[in-house]
Amino acid sequence: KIKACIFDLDGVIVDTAVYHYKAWRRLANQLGFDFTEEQNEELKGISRIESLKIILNWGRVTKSAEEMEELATLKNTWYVDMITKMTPDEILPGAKEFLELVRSKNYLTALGSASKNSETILNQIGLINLFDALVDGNKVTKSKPNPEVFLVGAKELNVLPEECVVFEDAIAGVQAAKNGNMKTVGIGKADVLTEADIVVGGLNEMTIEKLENL
Ligand code: B16
Ligand code: MG
Repeated sequence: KIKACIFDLDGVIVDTAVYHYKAWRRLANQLGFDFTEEQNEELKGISRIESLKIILNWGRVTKSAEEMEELATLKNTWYVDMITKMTPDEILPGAKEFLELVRSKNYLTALGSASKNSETILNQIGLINLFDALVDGNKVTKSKPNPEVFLVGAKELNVLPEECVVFEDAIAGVQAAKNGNMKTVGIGKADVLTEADIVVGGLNEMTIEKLENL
């Protein structure tokens, strides 16, 4: 029996991918190359430092570990400048309503995000109080598809992995949930998120019935 819902942040609750793209692109341009929005898709759900490694590889640029730390920090300052201007208008359709609905039916809720900026974002969009537990890149070290972020979420909620449903937009995130023995609802396209138990276009298409039938 499902007892808890664990939500990814970027791509499920809010679209921060556009801000990540702007900031990473500014960094790439400064280093003398560019990359496309299509390439940016591959960075979804991937941690900050892993994303940087992928981007540097696209530009055939090599940097030391120390230089990479500096570049990642620089990107993050630009990113934080943008997300601190976010407003509740940016909540994806149905996200707030679905969070309120599951809570009213006594399901527990947690955030399971790779981002180290998740609290800033949830405060900006005014949803922080709708989560019983917050697990993000500050609490875990292993990047999705490793299930750590979701397993810590289950633990904080005091439920078993098999009692959790994970809502994810990234392939690596769906795999992480599966690797953790959790049910998954893919947010996006069924031909992309093939390993998810069900796929919906957004939380606005999600119902309690679909949740209970998983
Ligand atoms: P930060 P999610 C992920 O969020 C993003 O999809 C990914 O593009 C980003 O690199 C990662 O967070 C780390 O974010 O730089 O803020 O720590 O989808 O796991 O909520
Ligand atoms: Mg995501």
